[in-house]
Amino acid sequence: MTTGPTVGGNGDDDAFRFEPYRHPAAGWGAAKSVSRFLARERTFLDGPRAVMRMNHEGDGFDCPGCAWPDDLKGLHLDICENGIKHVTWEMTHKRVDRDFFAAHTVAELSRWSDAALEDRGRLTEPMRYDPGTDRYVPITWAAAFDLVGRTLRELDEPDQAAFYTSGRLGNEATFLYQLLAREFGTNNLPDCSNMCHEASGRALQASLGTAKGTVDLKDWEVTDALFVIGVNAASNAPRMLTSLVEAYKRGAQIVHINPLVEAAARRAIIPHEFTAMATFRSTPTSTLNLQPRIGGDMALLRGMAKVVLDDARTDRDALDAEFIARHTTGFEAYRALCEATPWAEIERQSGVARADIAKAAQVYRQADRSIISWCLGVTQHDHGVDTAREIVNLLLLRGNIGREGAGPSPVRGHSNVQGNRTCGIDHRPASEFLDRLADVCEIDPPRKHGLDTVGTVEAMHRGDVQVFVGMGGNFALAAPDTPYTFAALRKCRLTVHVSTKLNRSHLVHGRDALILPCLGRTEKDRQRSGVQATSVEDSMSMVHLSVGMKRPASAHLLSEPAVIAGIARATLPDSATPWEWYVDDYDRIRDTMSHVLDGFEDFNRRVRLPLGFRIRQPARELVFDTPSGRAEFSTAALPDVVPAAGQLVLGTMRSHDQWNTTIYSDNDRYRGVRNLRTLIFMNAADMAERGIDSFTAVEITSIARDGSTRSLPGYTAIPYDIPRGSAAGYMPEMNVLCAIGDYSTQSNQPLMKNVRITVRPTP
Ligand SMILES: Nc1nc2c(c(=O)[nH]1)N[C@H]1C(S)=C(S)[C@@H](COP(=O)(O)OP(=O)(O)OC[C@H]3O[C@@H](n4cnc5c(=O)[nH]c(N)nc54)[C@H](O)[C@@H]3O)O[C@H]1N2
Ligand SMILES: Nc1nc2c(c(=O)[nH]1)N[C@H]1C(S)=C(S)[C@@H](COP(=O)(O)OP(=O)(O)OC[C@H]3O[C@@H](n4cnc5c(=O)[nH]c(N)nc54)[C@H](O)[C@@H]3O)O[C@H]1N2
Ligand SMILES: [Mo]
Repeated sequence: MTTGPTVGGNGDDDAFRFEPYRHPAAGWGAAKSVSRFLARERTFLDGPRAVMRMNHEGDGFDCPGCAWPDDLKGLHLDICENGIKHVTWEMTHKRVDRDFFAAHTVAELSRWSDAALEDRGRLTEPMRYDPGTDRYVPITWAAAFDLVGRTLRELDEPDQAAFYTSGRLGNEATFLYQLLAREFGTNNLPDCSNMCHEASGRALQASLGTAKGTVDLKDWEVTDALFVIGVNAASNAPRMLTSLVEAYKRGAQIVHINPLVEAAARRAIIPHEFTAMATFRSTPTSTLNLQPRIGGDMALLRGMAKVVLDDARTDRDALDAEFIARHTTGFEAYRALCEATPWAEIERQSGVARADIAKAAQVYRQADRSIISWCLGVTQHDHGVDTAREIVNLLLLRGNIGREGAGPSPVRGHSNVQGNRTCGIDHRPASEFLDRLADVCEIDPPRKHGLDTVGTVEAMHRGDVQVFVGMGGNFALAAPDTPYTFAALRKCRLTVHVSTKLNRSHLVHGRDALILPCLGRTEKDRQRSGVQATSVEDSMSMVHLSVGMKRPASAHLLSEPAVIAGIARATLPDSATPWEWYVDDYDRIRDTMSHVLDGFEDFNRRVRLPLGFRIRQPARELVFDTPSGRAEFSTAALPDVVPAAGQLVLGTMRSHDQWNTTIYSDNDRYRGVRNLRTLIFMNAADMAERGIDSFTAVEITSIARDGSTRSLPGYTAIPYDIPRGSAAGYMPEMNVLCAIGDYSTQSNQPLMKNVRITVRPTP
């Protein structure tokens, strides 16, 4: 590995290079990257054809990428580089078949890189681990279901099983999956949301009585000021660039709050704007960038509120007094708290000067309507719930909720992660939901709360959970504390993964293990009554149908609902639930869902409307389902986020060329990196202080709350525009540094953006 930057043109395409990216986001760079990717996956013809059907009103399939909503106008193809990569990744012509498994032992595959594993293509038939030969060998679906059913029935109690969901799963499969878990007798339903937006859900529920954002794309189109906090939009929600460009063009203010100045905070060219592409005409996507220290957002937001409250002494328009009086509670206590918080503390904790905070505050103050959006930069902290509530506090001050162009707008991750929660994946289900489920489905669901992601890892480690079922995802790598999580999975009696591609979780398995291959979202799902559609919910509560049109990657694949029904029948032989009947026609699942789920009345008809439907949301209509019946201000103390002397705070994040644990390449185009992932972005002064030269090898050591340490050797230090005391690098590799016990006491979310570390030159 080269450790110095080789600046362009030496002909060696694999060498590490670092050159600041100076081009607009999206545009030609994205187009070039897409064509290289299509060539690699050999989907030059199918890829573009599929993309034409993606996010298409009526008969297309939903982009399996992020949860950003489709363009409501439905007029132009709203596509993005990463969505295309994502679809192409699923449609690859490469296959992992029985010959492949016969040729490689698990021990050998375990030495492959994660990228190499997934790059082998789509899984083709069910496989069972054979300890005698250390290989996966073919098994029939019937025998596989029987093995799962038998093992589950042999458990002493249902809580010895856990059913994980990755946010790709469609709503109908989701509903069947939670029904299976609850009919079996457990609420152990950990999901990827436990690692991403758990904090947002809890905060919004407490403040507004809804666990979701309240705005939609139409609001984005008319708002006066957009605040984008802790999101790398150009990579992780690229279609947001369209909204940012349009907002800028109509004169809206756009404030980015992020320790890094990401590509979306500079300029962009929108892919469907062909003239702009042809003439290289880009549009700015930011009017103000603030760079807080990692974890400093809450102090910054409180500073903004303090300015607004200060202004209110002399200017009646600074606050929406009528809104506050009529719709909120706790305002006086919040005002007192802001007044009592000294500027010195706000500046120190946020790492941003008072004058700069005041600039953002004035943008907010001057705007008639504001939207605040956020993602993992806010949530993956100890105080993630408090920070998301502080966002709501700020919005409430000027009545920025329940009217057009205003409100909170969390940017969700996986394409259906929000739908999963709506449709029952929740380890802490509400009793009203369970009551209705019991009524409609005639089951007796357990009332005891179940385990979330961290809880599941710990319980497996203790031996309390013995069967792990993963419905999609790559739990072994996504969860914190990699060696600990590996050990936990290896203690299981049985691990089951329903997957589309080979990944690390298949190799880190229980005593018995199954890989069950399923259809992807792009593929035609044919059941007894014909071709089926599934529904998904985007970040803005829009539910619409998705219909795959590709021939399945293998004739042996089953749909996710069919896999769940197969497991259910084998596990609950006497179940009165008509599992097979549901799978024959997904309309029947939707009918049942319409009786159980709030806002899903008349589901089958409404989901077939051209753009689907928006789930009714009381907070949008100023009806707050909170204990007080009002929107509730919160008054949390500012956390101390300043690292101890000698330490840094590390935020783990995604590169441009990856999808969570799926690594497309070792490049991170917008951050100027080629061919390296084992890197750490640091402030140059922090490097100098530690005697670290640019692009040289370092060892990173994390210090957990319990004092234990974990290390990653052989990393490369990259000088970067990041505040002092903060550092950044890539997940999932850096999960090695995240201690299992270091999760938020507010949300149970692992502190993936808040790892205390020391860095030193490799001796
Ligand atoms: N192409 C692609 N798209 C994706 C994904 C993917 O892996 N690839 N993943 C999907 C999923 S599941 C999710 S949840 C989302 C994740 O989307 P993001 O939240 O954008 O994910 P991260 O890459 O973790 O980046 C977080 C951002 O937070 C910033 N940050 C770090 N710490 C702080 C902080 O303390 N404060 C602030 N204000 N900012 C901070 C980082 O600089 C970075 O810009 O994206 C979804 N979309
Ligand atoms: N350190 C650190 N760790 C993190 C994060 C972080 O920011 N920092 N982010 C966290 C977040 S936000 C998330 S969401 C998790 C992600 O956690 P997961 O959702 O568990 O992981 P993914 O990488 O998205 O899962 C990829 C796998 O999903 C399978 N798959 C793909 N499509 C389908 C499908 O249609 N059906 C089925 N059944 N399987 C499919 C493939 O086999 C693929 O290998 O990671 C978390 N981990
Ligand atoms: Mo996520």
